[in-house]
Amino acid sequence: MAIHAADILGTVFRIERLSLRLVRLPLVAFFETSFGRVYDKTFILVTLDGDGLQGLGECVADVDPYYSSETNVGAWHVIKDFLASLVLGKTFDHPRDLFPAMTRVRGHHMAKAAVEMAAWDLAARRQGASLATMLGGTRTAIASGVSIGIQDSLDDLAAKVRKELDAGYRRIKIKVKPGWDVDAVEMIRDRFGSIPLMVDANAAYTIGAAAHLQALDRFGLMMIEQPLDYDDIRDHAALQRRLETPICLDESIHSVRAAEDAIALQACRIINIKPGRLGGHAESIRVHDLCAWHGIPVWHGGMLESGIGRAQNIHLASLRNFTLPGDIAASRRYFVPDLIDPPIEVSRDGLVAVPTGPGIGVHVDWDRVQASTTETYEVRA
Ligand code: OSB
Ligand code: MG
Repeated sequence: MAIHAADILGTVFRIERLSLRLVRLPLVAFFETSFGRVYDKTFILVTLDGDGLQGLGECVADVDPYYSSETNVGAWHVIKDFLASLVLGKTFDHPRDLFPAMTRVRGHHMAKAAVEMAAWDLAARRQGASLATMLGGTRTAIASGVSIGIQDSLDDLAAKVRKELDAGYRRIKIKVKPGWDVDAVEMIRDRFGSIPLMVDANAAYTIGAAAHLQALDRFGLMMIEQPLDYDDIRDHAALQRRLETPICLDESIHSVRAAEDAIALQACRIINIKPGRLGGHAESIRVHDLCAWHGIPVWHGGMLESGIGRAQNIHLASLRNFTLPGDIAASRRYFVPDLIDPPIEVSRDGLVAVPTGPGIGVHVDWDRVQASTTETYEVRA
């Protein structure tokens, strides 16, 4: 029998079983963006089993197709009826081979990412290595920032900013939309001075608002995230030419190619990486490396993940070009209790430790998972 390099490195793994759970968790506090207010989080938890080990992936699709076109119901269908058969019973040399194995299915990056990231966890466990090690991460801790949703009043917003600064977070991001933007930023600058501050519009403006957005330039923001439409790279380039504030793209960067286009057109100076949006860790690493090559800093975004998806994100954010604080905050900002025990904690100086155990390196409380699960599916090779 031929021996492959991957055998010697111990990265070969076989996927024998795939299971899906639809999990619903109440949020500690409502979260409001330019597309609405949410009180809970419903997501698909993917498990892959092989060689007596198990890997976990959290799908970042939502109940509604507002942040992206994907939804939980759609992702469930796509994983169950199309992706499962492309990975089940197969032996892979490396988890980077998962995304290419699923190319027959177009798009559906969040569905693919949940499967792919579970495979990375499984492969890392198979190697007895932490996921960060397997991904090529170099940091032992990552810098943490917070995303503060739209509030009912500027006083409520000020109270949230105070709380998060006191907790040690290294930068504050606030959600903005027309009618909740310049005044909110001005209030924060007045009350909190020159703290590291940025805004995220989740595509709430059009290029016609360019003159209005220029009013933000005087506040020295770190960046403005996704001001224009979710797939609009050209108008972002036009807007960037008119703004001093760096534009950071989130929704628009749905693939490696979109990142290449955005960089070529100078549509942004910073990129937010979310593995769910890009189709998993391997595609995220490609965007990370591309940005490093072009001198574009990246940071790790968040999608209100449970501790399981949050752990996945922490490992990816340990790569070298994640030089800006990300949206990876402590569990207690989102879910109490979280699905993992102990939860993710942030130190007084705004750092999150990268877990060192095998795979994602966190302990899942399966009783909590079970109690929060509303639907299940399982298929074997
Ligand atoms: O645009 O970054 C975003 C949450 C859900 C959907 C989109 C976004 C967000 C956040 C929250 O900003 C980030 C987090 O704390 O997980
Ligand atoms: Mg965003």
